[in-house]
Parts: sequence; C-alpha cells; structure tokens
Amino acid sequence: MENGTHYRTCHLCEAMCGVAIDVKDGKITSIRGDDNDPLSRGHICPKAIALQDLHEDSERLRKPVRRTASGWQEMEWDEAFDLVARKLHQTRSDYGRNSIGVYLGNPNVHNHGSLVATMPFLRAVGSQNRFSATSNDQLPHMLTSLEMFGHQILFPIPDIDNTDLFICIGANPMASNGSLMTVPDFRGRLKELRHRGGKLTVVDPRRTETAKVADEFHFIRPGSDALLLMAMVHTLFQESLVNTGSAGDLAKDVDLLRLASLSFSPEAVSDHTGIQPNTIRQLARQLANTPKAALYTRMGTSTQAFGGIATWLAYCLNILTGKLDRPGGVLFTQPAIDLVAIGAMSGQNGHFGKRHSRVRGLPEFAGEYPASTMADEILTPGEGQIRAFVTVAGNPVLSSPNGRRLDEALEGLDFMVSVDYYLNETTRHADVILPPTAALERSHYDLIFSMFAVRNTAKYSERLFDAGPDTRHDWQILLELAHRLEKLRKKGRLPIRAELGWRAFKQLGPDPILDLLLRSGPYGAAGKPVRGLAQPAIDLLMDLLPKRHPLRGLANLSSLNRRWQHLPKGLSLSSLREQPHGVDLGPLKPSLPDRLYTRDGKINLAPRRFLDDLERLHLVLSTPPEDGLLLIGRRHVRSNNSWMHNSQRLVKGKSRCTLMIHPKDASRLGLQSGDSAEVQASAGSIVVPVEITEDIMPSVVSVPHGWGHDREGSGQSVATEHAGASINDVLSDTQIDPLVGTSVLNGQTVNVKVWRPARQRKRA
Ligand SMILES: Nc1nc2c(c(=O)[nH]1)N[C@H]1C(S)=C(S)[C@@H](COP(=O)(O)OP(=O)(O)OC[C@H]3O[C@@H](n4cnc5c(=O)[nH]c(N)nc54)[C@H](O)[C@@H]3O)O[C@H]1N2
Ligand SMILES: Nc1nc2c(c(=O)[nH]1)N[C@H]1C(S)=C(S)[C@@H](COP(=O)(O)OP(=O)(O)OC[C@H]3O[C@@H](n4cnc5c(=O)[nH]c(N)nc54)[C@H](O)[C@@H]3O)O[C@H]1N2
Ligand code: SF4
Ligand SMILES: [Mo]
Repeated sequence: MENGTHYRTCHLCEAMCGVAIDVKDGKITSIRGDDNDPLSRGHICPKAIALQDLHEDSERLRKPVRRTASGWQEMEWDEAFDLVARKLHQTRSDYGRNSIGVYLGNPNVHNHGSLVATMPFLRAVGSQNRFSATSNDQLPHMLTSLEMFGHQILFPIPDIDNTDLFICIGANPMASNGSLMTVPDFRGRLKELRHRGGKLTVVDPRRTETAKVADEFHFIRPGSDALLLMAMVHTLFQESLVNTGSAGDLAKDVDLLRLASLSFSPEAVSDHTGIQPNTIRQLARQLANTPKAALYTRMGTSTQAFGGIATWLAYCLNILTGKLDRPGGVLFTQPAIDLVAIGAMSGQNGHFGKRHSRVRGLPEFAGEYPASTMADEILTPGEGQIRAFVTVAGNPVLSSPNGRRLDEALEGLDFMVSVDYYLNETTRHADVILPPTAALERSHYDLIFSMFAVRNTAKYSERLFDAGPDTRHDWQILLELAHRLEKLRKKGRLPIRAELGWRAFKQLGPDPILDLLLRSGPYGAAGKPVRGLAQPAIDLLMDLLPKRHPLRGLANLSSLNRRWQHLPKGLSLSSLREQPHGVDLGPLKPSLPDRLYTRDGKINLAPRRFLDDLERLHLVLSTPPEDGLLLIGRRHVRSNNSWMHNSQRLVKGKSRCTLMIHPKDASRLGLQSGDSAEVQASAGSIVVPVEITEDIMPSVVSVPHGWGHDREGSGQSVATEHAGASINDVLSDTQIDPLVGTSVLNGQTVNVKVWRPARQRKRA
C-alpha cells in the first residue's frame, strides 16, 4: 500500500466511525478519528487501535487448516474447498439436506462481501437448520417491525441530533456506541442535546456509563420492562395524553391497546419493576409532553423473557405520543442502498413461525431457528438431526447460552467447517478452518448499519492492503463452496448457463453489485442525466403497473421516482471513491405513509401475537416477585463480543470479567472485595472475581459476555492469558422468550457463593 493517510469506516461495531489510518512502508503508523467523516465527526473509541492489532496478529490464520491426529495442518485452498464441499455433500446425500446446520455470526453484517455471498451459499446448502446471532440479539425488534410496519428491518431510529428528551431503557450507548441506532460519539451528541436544553433519562438495573451521564436514572428489576412500559401506556390513556400526531390516521387498533393496558396500573407494577408509581407516571408524562422526544430500548429489553412485548410496547409508546416520523422523535432512515425496499420488492419482508424446529418446536424467524436450540438439534438423534455444521464469523460457544453443552454437541459432529480467521472456542471443534482476508485487506461499505444510523450518509472504503494471491475473501470462500456444492448435487456438471452464472459472480464480486445498487437507488447517478425526460414516462408506468409488480418496486426505489426528487443525486461507486470521508445525505426525515409495508398501509398497534402473549404478563403480575439473584450482562468500551481479546492493548489492566454485586448482597453472602465468587445455575457454574459496587441494583448481579478463553485448544494466547469466564456457561438454553424465541440473556436466576481454591477449602 502507498504511504500516506487512508480514510475508512471502522467495521468493528455498529457505530461506523470514520478512521484515518497512516501507513508507512506497508505498516500502520497511526489510527485517528476522521474529522471530516459526516457521521462520526472525528470520534473513535479505544477499539479502533485493534484494527491494527487484528491486522498484524500473528495468530490470525492466513491459510486453511485441517485438524489431524498430530494437530492442525495447513492445506492449499483448492484442496480445502474440495474436502469441505465433498464432506458437506456426503452428509446431505446420506442424511438429507437438514443434516447440515449453519450458524452465522455477528461480523457478517459488517461485511458487504459476506452479505452478498450468504444467500447463494445458504441456497446451495439447502438446509432449514439455520441459526444466527440474531436470536441472541435483536430478534424482538425484527418481529415487532414486521408485525407493526410490515418489514422485519424497518426500524424507527431515534433522531438524537434533534431530540429534547432521550429515554434510554436497557441500552448502554456510552459503552456500545449504539445498536439499531448507529450513533458514533454518543457523548458529543449528548453534550449537544444538553446545550439545546434537552435531557437524558436512563432506566437500567445497573448505573451504567450512560446512566452516569444522564439527568435522570432509575433502577429497574431485570425482565420487568414490559410491565413498566405497559404502565406507561396505561398512564397515557388514563390521563388523556394519547396524541398520535402525524401518524394518527395510520395507527390502527389504538383502542385495543388501551384495553390491553387496563390492568397494568403504575401501582400494580411497582413491586415487580422496583419503580415508584409516581415515577412511572412522570416518565409517561415527560414523553407525552415533550414534543421532540424519543424512547429507545435495546439489548436489556430485547434478550429477556418478555423481550417481544417490551419492544412492541416501546414502539407503541413512541406512536401514542406522536413521536414516530417526527424530527426529534423516531424516524425511518433513507439510506443510499435501501435493503428494506429491495427486500420488499423481492417479497423478503420477513416471516415468522412458518415452520418449527424439530426438537423443541420453536418458531423460525426469516428462515432461522433460535440459537438456543442449536445444541438440541445436534444432540438429539432422529431424522433431521444435524451431523455437519458450518459456522461463518461466529463464536456461539461463547455467545450462546449453555456454551458447555454446545461444546459437547460440536465435538460430536461428523464434520464441521468454520469460516473464521481465529482458532477459538468454537472453531477449535472444526475439522477445517477457512480463514478469510482481514478487514483492511478488503473494501468496505456498511450495507446494514447505514440503514440504522442517526443520520443518512454513504461511504465506501478501498482496501488498505493487498492480501496477496494465496488468500480469499469471505465472499470468495462462500461462493466457491456454494458453486462446488451445486456442482456435486448435479453429479459434477451444471447446465452451461448456470456454470457461466457462477463464474461471472465469482469474477465480479460484491463491488460491482454495490455500484449497481448505488446507481439505481434514490440518490443514484442513474437519476441524473435522464431526469425531466424520463419523469412523465416513469409516472405513467407507475400508474399503469399493478401495485405489487416488481417493475413498480424498482421504479419506486430508483432515483427516477418523483418521491426522491428532493434528494441529492449522483451516487455511484466511483463518486464515492472520490469522497473518501463519505457523503452526507442529510438528517432523518419524515417518510410516512410511503415507507410502510403493511398490506393495508396502516401501522398495526395491537398485533394478535403480542396480545396473545399478554396472558403470560398477567401471570407475572399476579404472582409476587421471586427472591433470588438475577444475572444480567454488560459491555465495555474496550471489548467487543468474544473476539477482540487477543489485542494486548485492549485487554491490558485489571480484569474486566468480574461479578458486579451490591454491597448488601455481598455482605449477606459473606463476599469481600478481592474474593472470587462461584456463580451457578442449572447449566453450570463459573468462578469470577467479585466487584462490590452500589452501581448495581440490589438482588442483581452482572457478568460481561464473550469471555472464557481458557478452553483447551484455542489459539489466541493473549486472550488465554486474560481468559475470564463465560456467562453463557451459566445461562440456560431452555429459557427463551416463548413469543419470539430469543434467548433470555438477562434476568435468569442464579446462586452466588464465595469460592475458595481447593487448597484453602481443605484446610477450612
Ligand atoms: N450472555 C450474553 N451473550 C451474548 C450477548 C450478551 O449480551 N450476553 N450478546 C449477543 C450479541 S448482541 C451478539 S451480536 C452475539 C455475537 O455472537 P457471535 O457472532 O457468535 O460471536 P462473536 O464474538 O461476534 O464472534 C465473531 C467471530 O467472527 C470472527 N470474525 C471476525 N471478523 C470476521 C470476518 O470478517 N470474517 C469471518 N469469517 N470471521 C470473522 C471472529 O474471529 C469470531 O470468531 O453474542 C451474543 N451473546
Ligand atoms: N464496546 C462494545 N460495543 C459494542 C459491543 C460490545 O461487545 N462492546 N457489541 C455490539 C453489539 S453486537 C450489540 S448488539 C450492541 C448492544 O448495545 P447495547 O444494547 O447498548 O449494549 P448493552 O451494554 O448490552 O446494554 C444493555 C443494557 O441493558 C441493561 N439490562 C440488562 N437487563 C435489563 C433489563 O431487564 N431491563 C433493562 N431495562 N435493562 C437491562 C444492562 O445493564 C445494559 O446496560 O453493542 C454493540 N457495541
Ligand atoms: S465505536 Fe469504536 S469500534 Fe465502534 S466503529 Fe467507532 S471506533 Fe470502531
Ligand atoms: Mo449484537
């Protein structure tokens, strides 16, 4: 790579920060924030330096490896592809297509090449046994969006740059930099909010980094958010504060929601939530009476027993108080590549419960089963049992509940392949690991998080380094495997057209597709030269075509549509190449009713599924809150899920994998600072150092996820030195939100006791 400064988007988390990377003689010499990035405006977090550490990590795999009796052995790409395709095909032939399981991990969504190649890969595998990190994450948001707005990834995004009140429930953007709200520099944006006279309110079982910079903070008992939110809905109706604003005509079944909320008065839910009735009323009033306000919920309200209802009610609260589609409230974005619209055009709005998993009968969502049932499907004999497994950019042994059971399941497979550049807790079970190029060796466009950002922007980054000829990108690996699998299925030969298609796809790669999508999108260069001339023809076409005709869909999306006339035009890959800091496409803007994808064009405030699940919530209300310690997770700004602990610069210092516990609970259990505690539940137990702090609610304990690098056979020596323990070795995989299928990662009951090393125990 040339010497000089390269501008790029950091792909590590959802924040999409612009980075400026200085390179000299093929080496990175510094990584800074890019002041000219229109979204992040110079912000980066400490993890940005890990871009260099990941790139230079000598333990990052560069060539395929195969497990042998005498350890891991490098192999050539062709040989590896051949072996993997043959094994997968063999399994499919012997046991049927569902005998192959596939798990897709989080980094896939930060990788436009993977995203483009995943579909053909999954089609070639042909199995219904698909899983992903989604069911340990944002699944409730997807179901809610599907039910209310008609599309699984049409999320209302807080307009944080213009709001006067931000109510943040179950999220910690100071550490996470936002999720389903791409918000780099949360701290800076909060400062601006304050400067406008605005306010931040946080509701969380822990006084988080975000809570510490808030104007108002309330502890809440884990898992009780649905009750809090229902009581807020109750208050709105009781005090005649409902005013749906501009979404008014679109909102359907407001009265059903009123009826549903009747028995959930602030008094009724107070004991369960741990929040005073008057505080609940005030929260509802604040939201209703602040014209520019946004209520936002995330992981803490999503991955819990009532994640579905809680997420639905949060969306409802924004609608009932007129915040949806209003500047300063929550709005749908208008990205340069609109995967929502593209998905809808091809009938991919999402679906739920079309089939059910074999062992536990859990519903699929968008073709995936809950990750919590992965081990069941591998371990339970019978037709459709998973015998071969593929992981792509995932570490489910550490990221899914009951990781030990998953360890056992993966170990017993006939064959496993991982597309990953680390030998870690999951991939150590693989027979073959296919390592892709590192992020700086490929181009980058954030297809997904551009759609969830607090401002519309577009940015393309060139690769920084040439990976060399003997390497493969993720998309190349997935397409190559897909092609070979298809060929094997057709007994070694594809029809000539199909063969040419595969070759063309493999030759082109994702960037030309990106170019096409950019050009034909609402800001596309395609719109420019023909505007004016083509408009009447386009309008005529729109009038003539049936409502659901694909051509109409295409025209709707494209820059030729009159609807997008006000948008800046001219985007293409080459125009983005000329603007390495990225292009600002403006703030979030109202887009209703056009943006809805429901059949009747309305917003469904009271979907049947959610109403049906209220019986469960009533049941909770009618039983006194249980005793016992409730376990929740947490995130830290220097860590990212399970895979950045091999960077010495990030993990150095005091262990962050501790058990946070309130002084009252600690003293009751005889725990002192410096002690280790055993945290135990049905799935298993872990031992972690205790951190006694008033920042956590009494009766709640917290352990971060993504740790536990002491499992034998993983190849990350720095991570192993800073092993920590995995919270998912304690969390049960039988606890899910039965409505949605999301894993309960927050609010499971655990036992905690003092742990002494065996030697001391003997003496005692
Ligand atoms: N208890 C508990 N569990 C949780 C959570 C929690 O809050 N609490 N959070 C959940 C959430 S939100 C998520 S998203 C999941 C994440 O869960 P996963 O996606 O399963 O795990 P990650 O830790 O993100 O692991 C990513 C893997 O991808 C590899 N990788 C990184 N970049 C690339 C790449 O470009 N290509 C390829 N092929 N591989 C790559 C890394 O080496 C690593 O092995 O964890 C979930 N698990
Ligand atoms: N530094 C860093 N950044 C990240 C990640 C990371 O691992 N590290 N991961 C990325 C990923 S994959 C994701 S999905 C996002 C997640 O982004 P966030 O959702 O902002 O992240 P969390 O820190 O998990 O926040 C969840 C909050 O919910 C609280 N909580 C737990 N249980 C409950 C409950 O029952 N009710 C309420 N009200 N609150 C509860 C927790 O205390 C915590 O503060 O972050 C992304 N960014
Ligand atoms: S917040 Fe940190 S990790 Fe996330 S994109 Fe920005 S620099 Fe990268
Ligand atoms: Mo996530």
